[in-house]
Amino acid sequence: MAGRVGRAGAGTLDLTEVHRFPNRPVRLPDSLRWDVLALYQGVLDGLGRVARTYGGIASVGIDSWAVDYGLLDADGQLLGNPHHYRDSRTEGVGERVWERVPADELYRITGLQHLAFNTVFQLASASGSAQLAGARTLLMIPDLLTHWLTGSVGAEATNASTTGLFDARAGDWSAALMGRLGIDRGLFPPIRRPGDAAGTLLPCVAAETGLPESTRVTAVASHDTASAVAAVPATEPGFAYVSCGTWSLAGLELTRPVVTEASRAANFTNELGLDGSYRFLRNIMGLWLLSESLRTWSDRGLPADLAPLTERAARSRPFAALVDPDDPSFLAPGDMPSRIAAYCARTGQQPPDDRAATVRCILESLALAHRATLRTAAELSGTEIRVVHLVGGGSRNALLCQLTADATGLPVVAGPAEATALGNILVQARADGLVGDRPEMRQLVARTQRLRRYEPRGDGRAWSAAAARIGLEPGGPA
Ligand code: LRH
Repeated sequence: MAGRVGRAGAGTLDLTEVHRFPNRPVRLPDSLRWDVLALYQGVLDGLGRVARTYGGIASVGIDSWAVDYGLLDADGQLLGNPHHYRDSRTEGVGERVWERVPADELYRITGLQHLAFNTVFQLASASGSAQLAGARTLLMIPDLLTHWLTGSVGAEATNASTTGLFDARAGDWSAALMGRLGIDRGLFPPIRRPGDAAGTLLPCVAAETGLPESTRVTAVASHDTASAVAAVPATEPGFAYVSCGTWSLAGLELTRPVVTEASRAANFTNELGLDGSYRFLRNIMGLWLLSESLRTWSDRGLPADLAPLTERAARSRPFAALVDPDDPSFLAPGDMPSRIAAYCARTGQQPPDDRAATVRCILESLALAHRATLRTAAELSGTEIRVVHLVGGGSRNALLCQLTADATGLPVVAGPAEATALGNILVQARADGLVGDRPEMRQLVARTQRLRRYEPRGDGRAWSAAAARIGLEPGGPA
């Protein structure tokens, strides 16, 4: 995790990292949890550094990953550490929810792709627990951190839209859905929109950090993906994006949700974006496959430096082994190379024979998933895609960017890697009148950030055949 200071407005947009801190999940005997107090301490330490370096700051905004939450009791105390969405507690819980609200109806209301870890399923798995019984307020992770900074309570809309309890068209919590699922509506605070004021620093926070109490806290697009999409440096219509980090979120920005049987069957989501836009996308397992592989190798004392491995991967045999990155076996933390090998064995492929071949397998498989997802997004929404913007940490991986261009047959504009932080800062700057509307925000990113363009190479037939091999495209070779 990182704390950054940004400056935005009048042709300027820059970021300086002031603090970086680890976000280490903790495995308890019964579950996988987030150490949210350590995260909050990281926020306080970051703000302390801001005070010492800059004296003050106009506004603070917090974003994080989606779907996870903390519960507060009647005294406002946190009830235990938030569960990690990769915890296995939601396995098989879908059926219980769908008995009360059938899956197709749930989709019609929320527009949300089925992911076993969506908040609605996490709450269903917690049903009957003493913790949930004692809860009076549910706060998504950025809302919880914002609450500790300000004392205020609210639910930022882009993140609320990932819960499976939010009415995508109405732009508010679905009380009807909660009623049918036996979930207490009273747990959910009023919705805040990106740009809304969330308060000022509590006196204790000001004392702890050295920032003035008058420092404002602004609700940003608090779902990290929403902030990243807000900072996609597209200057023309007809763009798709891949927000690529732990996850690859690939899709389109739309003015209306696409909630059809076909979009449900393709498992597409309609999460809320900035200014009432919709992020029509699919979650792809992303660079998690790579980071867990590197972690496994390094734990075993094997060289796990990404740069030399990627260099060798670029020279490895193409399409030697492929996986569907969204195979559920890849979700949990643990030995990823073995799971990739097991997937290959299960599907009649020769498993990658070394680390570079494993990296090649992961990057090609992700490029294939980007291709399949963007094609389906275009088809389902009747959109023509002319360019793909690849933002987030993955934009630093030149091989992945080139493979994505080759697989999609489209130019890929890579960067900025810090799209989420830029989107966060831009929303705060806009709330202060320092930048204009969404297109102007994007222009500013395009003008000020270093971007790299990758043209597609080769012909698409090999990719088409490869996609068919792992079931990402119908039929065999074109
Ligand atoms: C990416 C992300 C994604 C969610 C997942 C839980 O960081 O927020 O958009 O689906 O984490």
